[in-house]
Amino acid sequence: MSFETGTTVAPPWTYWIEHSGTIQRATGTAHTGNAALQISSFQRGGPLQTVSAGPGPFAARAYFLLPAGSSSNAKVQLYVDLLDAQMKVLDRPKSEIIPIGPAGQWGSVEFAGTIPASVDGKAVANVRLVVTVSFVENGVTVYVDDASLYWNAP
Ligand SMILES: [Ca+2]
Repeated sequence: MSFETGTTVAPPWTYWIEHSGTIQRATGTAHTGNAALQISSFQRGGPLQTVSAGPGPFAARAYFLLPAGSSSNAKVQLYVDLLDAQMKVLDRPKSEIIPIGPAGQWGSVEFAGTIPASVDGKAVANVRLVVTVSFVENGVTVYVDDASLYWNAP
């Protein structure tokens, strides 16, 4: 389960908002549990979380919902940023870009890969899961829940 604790924020997740829009934890609509992230009138960004990483396989997934009765061209894409010890991005494996819909049913985006020990000679020390949501039109709200990254801890 994700985003079950917190207020409008949901630590250890933080929010990236590139331009305009709101993202907040809210209760009442959820894939599992009772809470999810509510993303409204949102150009581009999403929740992100950074963890220490060791080399090996990873799998990332998130669930999304366009509420029944809504229509939107919103999209979602997962990033698994490979970071050095100074949090500089060394590489960015990405999922496909998935439309958020059809309205009224939860869908999921997922992908898998391998975290290398290093990229161009620089050690991969951390990974960051980013659930990148884009093109949520003004007045439209979408939900994200159960964002997860499975990986080898160092
Ligand atoms: Ca939840």
